[in-house]
Amino acid sequence: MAYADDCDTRPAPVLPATLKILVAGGFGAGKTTFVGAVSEIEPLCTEELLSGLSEEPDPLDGVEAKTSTTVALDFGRITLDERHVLYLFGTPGQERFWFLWEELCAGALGAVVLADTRRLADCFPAVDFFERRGIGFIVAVNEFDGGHRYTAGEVREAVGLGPEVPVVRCDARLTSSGTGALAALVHHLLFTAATDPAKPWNPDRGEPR
Ligand SMILES: Nc1nc2c(ncn2[C@@H]2O[C@H](COP(=O)(O)OP(=O)(O)OP(=O)(O)O)[C@@H](O)[C@H]2O)c(=O)[nH]1
Ligand SMILES: [Mg+2]
Repeated sequence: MAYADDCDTRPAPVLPATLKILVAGGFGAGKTTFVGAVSEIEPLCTEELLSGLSEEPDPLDGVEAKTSTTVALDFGRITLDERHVLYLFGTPGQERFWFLWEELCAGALGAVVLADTRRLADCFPAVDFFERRGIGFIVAVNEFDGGHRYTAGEVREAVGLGPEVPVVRCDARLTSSGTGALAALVHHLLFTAATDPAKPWNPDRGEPR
């Protein structure tokens, strides 16, 4: 007797390849806002009121208006085409939740590190994190109202970025701006893959891409 599946001659559906990108940065840099602005689905957010946390929050200097914070992750999705879906993971910014970054970065293609112009140095732990793990990233400068307007060179110097790391401007509230930052990241990752002989998928090594 044939199983029902044996009679089904339709080709198996091709599941889309999933690509994972992280959105990281310091406390209050705009990560949740960024994921929400670019995601095609209602983003999954894990926000808690700062007043409800059992421990003292990270210093609020420069982000006094902040009332809630991400305690685990933000999750969003962008369908690129029939075969490719981008999953976005926003990291928590408060130092007490940094231990989650390790888990969140598993399998990530790359990262957008948001830099807050009011607290530029706060993006350094995220920059350091991705550098140490060899995960490609760009720095997207989220220009808050009233924040200083830095040149890309000033940001590069202040954060100690290598010349290969792209620095772009963005407004995390705007879909077009966030999408532009993601495009800059993908461009950077493709360029690195094509030029870095250490990358396993470098075409010069003749391995499958
Ligand atoms: N003016 C301005 N406000 C912004 C911008 N990006 C984010 N905000 C606001 O800044 C606040 C903090 O943004 P969040 O997206 O919660 O920041 P976050 O990095 O996720 O914060 P944590 O998860 O607590 O680290 C929110 O009230 C946003 O509306 C921006 O580009 N300009
Ligand atoms: Mg957040």
